[in-house]
Amino acid sequence: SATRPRVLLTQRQTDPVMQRIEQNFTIAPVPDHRMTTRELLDAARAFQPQAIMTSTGLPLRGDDVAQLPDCVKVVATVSVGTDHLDIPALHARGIIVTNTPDVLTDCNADMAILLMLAAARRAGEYTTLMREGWGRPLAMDEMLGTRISGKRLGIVGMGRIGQAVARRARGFDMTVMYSNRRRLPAAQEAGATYFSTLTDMLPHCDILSLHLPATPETEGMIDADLLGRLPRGAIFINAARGALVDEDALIAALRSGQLAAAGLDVYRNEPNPDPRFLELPNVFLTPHVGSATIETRTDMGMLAIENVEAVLNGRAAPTPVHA
Ligand code: 8YV
Repeated sequence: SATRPRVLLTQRQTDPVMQRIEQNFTIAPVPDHRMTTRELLDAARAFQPQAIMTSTGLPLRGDDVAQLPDCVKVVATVSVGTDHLDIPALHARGIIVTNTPDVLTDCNADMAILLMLAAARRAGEYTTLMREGWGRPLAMDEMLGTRISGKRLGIVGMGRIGQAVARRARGFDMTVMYSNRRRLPAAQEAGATYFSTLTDMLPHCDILSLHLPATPETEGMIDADLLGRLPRGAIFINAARGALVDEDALIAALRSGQLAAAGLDVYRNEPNPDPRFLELPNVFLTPHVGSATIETRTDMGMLAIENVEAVLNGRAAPTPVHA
C-alpha cells in the first residue's frame, strides 16, 4: 500500500528475505546485478526511499552521501564490514547506519579454516589434476601437502571472527596465538596466547590468518617487511579484506618460497583480482564467499530488515554502526 515505507535494495536477497521485504515494504525494481554507486544514487533520487539496503563492493563516499535524498533515514548494509561506507558523512546527514555482525561469524571462521586446509593440503592443485585426468597413482613423495594439526596459528585481530577461528583451530590441535590492540579476558581467548605486537608474533607462526576490518590504520599493513618475519614456508590466509595486504609483496613472497602457500577469499580489486594470483599454483582462491551460505545470507538479510524496521518505527536499531 502507499503507506508502506519505501526501501531501495541494491541487489536481490535470498528468497525468505525477499518475501519478508515484499510483505512489509514498497520496493523499487531490483536489478540482477549489484548496483553501482551511480545506479544507487540515480535510483534513490527517482524512488525517494526511507531506507537503503546495500552491501560491500558498492562504495558510498562523502561526495556520494551528499547526493542522497533527504528522505533516507537508514542505510542498512548486509555485511559486517563497513569500509565501503563513509560513516561520519552518513551520520552528519542524520542517517543511521546498521550492519550485520554475529550472524556471519561462524561461516566466516569456517571459510578461514577451509582456506587453511585447502592451502596446506593443496586442494586446488588436486582438483586441477583430477579434472585433467589423474591417470596414475601418485608417488609416496609426490605433490605432498603440509600437516595442519600441531602447527602454530597466528590470528591477527581477535574480534568475534578471530575468536571463532581460534576455537576451531584448537579442534585441530593447533597452537594458537593472537595479536590484537588489547588482551582479551581469558574466557574469550580460546586458549590462544596474546602478543601485544604483530612483529613479535610473526616469527612463531606456521600459519597466519587475518581477521581485521579495513580502516585507514590497517590499510596495507601486511607488507614485505612483515611477510619476511614469518618463518620461511609459512602459509598465509585472508578471509577479511584485500586492502589489508600489499599484494605485490604477497605475490613476491609466494614466488620466492618465503610463503609456501596462501588461501585467499578477498582481494584489493574485486571482482577482478590481480591476474598474477591465478598463475600461482600454491594459491587457493575463492570469490569473497565467507558468508555465502543459505542460512547466513538469510540471517544477514533478516537482521538488516530488523534494523530498517526499528529505525523507521522510531526504535533503537539492534545493530547500529557507531562512528
Ligand atoms: C559481504 C562481507 O557482505 O560481511 C562482510 O563484511 O564482506 C561479506 O559478508 C558479502 O560478500 C556480500 O557482499
